[in-house]
Amino acid sequence: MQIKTNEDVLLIIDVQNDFCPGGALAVADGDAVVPVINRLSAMFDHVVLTQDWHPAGHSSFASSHPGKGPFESVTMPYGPQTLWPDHCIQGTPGAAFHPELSIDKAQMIIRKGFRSSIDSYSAFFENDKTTPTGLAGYLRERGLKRVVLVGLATDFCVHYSAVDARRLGFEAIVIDSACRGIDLGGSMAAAKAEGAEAGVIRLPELA
Ligand code: VGL
Ligand code: ZN
Repeated sequence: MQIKTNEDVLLIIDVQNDFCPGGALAVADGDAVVPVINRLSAMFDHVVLTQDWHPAGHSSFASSHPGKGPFESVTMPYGPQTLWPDHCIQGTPGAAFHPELSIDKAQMIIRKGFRSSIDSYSAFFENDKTTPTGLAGYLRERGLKRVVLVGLATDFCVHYSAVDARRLGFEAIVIDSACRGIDLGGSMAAAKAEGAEAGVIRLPELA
């Protein structure tokens, strides 16, 4: 794929300490994406970061649901919600970006999941699939048409962001070597199938 610097944006999803080895919701090999993403960042003119950013006691935490454990599911007013260990709590070291991630170039940081009563996997919409984060408007106003997605986790925040990008009329390309997944109950395979159905392109690397 040839990068079009005036139309492409690199969207770096949730490369935060809590999703890396040693973190509260560690993704296997999560930190391996950092050098790959740093190389990619240098090739783009437009770079946007997302940061999972939960208040303490967030409704996506299993600890907020007595009798429930991490990776179980509950039904919220907006639909099913997987429960997670407490993670990415606002202002804590776990919510900080990985220390080796190059972030200086990023033009915008989208924080998500900051409302107690609703989670937000996607960089575009909260989990009710209707409350926008504002990212689509930002990209459109800047004339950006193609979203190249990298980061954590492949089968959650990267996946939901890619499918929403397509739903909003952007091209969406996921770079597999710059992502790692959680793989909960077949979620990696499901993300692949649903992504393909939505027109998300997956490339092993950005050659
Ligand atoms: C994520 C689960 C909970 C992600 C965020 O970044 O994929 N997954 N919060
Ligand atoms: Zn989260």
